[in-house]
Amino acid sequence: MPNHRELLKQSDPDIYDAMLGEEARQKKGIELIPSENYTYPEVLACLGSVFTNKYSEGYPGRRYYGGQEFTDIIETIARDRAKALFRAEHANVQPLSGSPMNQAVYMAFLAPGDTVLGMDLSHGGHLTHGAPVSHMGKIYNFIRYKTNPQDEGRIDFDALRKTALEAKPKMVLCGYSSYPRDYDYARFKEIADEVGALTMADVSHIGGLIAGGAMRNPCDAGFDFVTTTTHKSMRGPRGGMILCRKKFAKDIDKSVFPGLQGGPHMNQVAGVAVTLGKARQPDYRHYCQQVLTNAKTLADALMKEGAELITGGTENHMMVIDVVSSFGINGRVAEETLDAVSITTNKQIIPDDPNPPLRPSGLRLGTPAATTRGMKENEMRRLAGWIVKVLKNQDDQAIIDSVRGEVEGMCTQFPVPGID
Ligand code: DSN
Repeated sequence: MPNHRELLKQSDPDIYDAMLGEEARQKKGIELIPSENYTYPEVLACLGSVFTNKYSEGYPGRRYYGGQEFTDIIETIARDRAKALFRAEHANVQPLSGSPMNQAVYMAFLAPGDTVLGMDLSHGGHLTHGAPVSHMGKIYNFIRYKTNPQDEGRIDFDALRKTALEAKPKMVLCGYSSYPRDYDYARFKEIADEVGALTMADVSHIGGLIAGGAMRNPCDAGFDFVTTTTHKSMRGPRGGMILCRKKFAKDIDKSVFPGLQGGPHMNQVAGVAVTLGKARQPDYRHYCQQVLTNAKTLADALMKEGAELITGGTENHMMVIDVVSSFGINGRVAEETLDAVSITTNKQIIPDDPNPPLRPSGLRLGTPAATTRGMKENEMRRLAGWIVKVLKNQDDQAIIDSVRGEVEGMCTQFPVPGID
């Protein structure tokens, strides 16, 4: 078996050195970006396998190229595992990532100009949920709903229902990238049914937590379409999946290929199959529970130390600190300050943020990656203490240096899967 890394080292040292640098960065610090994770070594093996050589347009049993006996095996396994885990009637595992996954659903069932009800970007929605800067926002008529600050940042369902009755959307969309609450799918479905709209849940952030039985499942609530990326809480390769009811299966498959994409990335499909196999194991269910416990512990400890969270807590894997009200700094300064102590986070707009996206008022944190490394409640409390200490003292180099030493010291005890 050739040593792939040794070959790379000899033939392209610039790329090899950058790879070593990234490995060292991932090891020495901690990843608290809620959409990131450390994938399984088995997934890394799939991604670096000869499945990347293969064109497989079409679906198992009906492809446009020969030589598909092994690609058919992996794609069939991935689809079957996805259906079983999510109790879905149909699964398409070919979307290259989150954005084409959502586009494929829209393009299958919406005409340009059709109305969709989706969450406002600053309240936790996603770019592909109709942000004006995205192509989706230009093609379809997205109408936005919001959260209610008087109700600890929960979705304002009374306002949502009123908007739905007025706008008569073709589709009601739920699913978010910065909403630290569980989702009330039954309430969405009730409102969508009242106005005759299709239902779609983009559960990219929490797809893994649903698969692991730790959060509610929109398939159980009878949603028409459920989309999820595979690399966040699910801990797999970068990719996307569409789950739907059987009556929509043909249109979804046609929309992904040949509608939107060409050949699927079969090395990625192999990794998705492996990831879904792992998600069936009891270990993964414990992991998902620990992600939630860690998030609650981190959120409670941050608040105890004086940080203001935009929803006053969390019901999932993430939280957003209002760093302007808590520490008098913007999200970019907070992110850079934490980078300097090897804690990786991301700046985040908060509901109706008066500040621009590159200098927003918030900072978003989450626990899937830290939990993968085996960190538990004690480490969450230590992280909260360090985060608040450096955000209160971002100009004090001695404090920055000492906290960086403590963070990196703790991280050495928690290896990153797949890195020696
Ligand atoms: N970029 C992802 C996130 O961080 O939430 C969503 O696409």
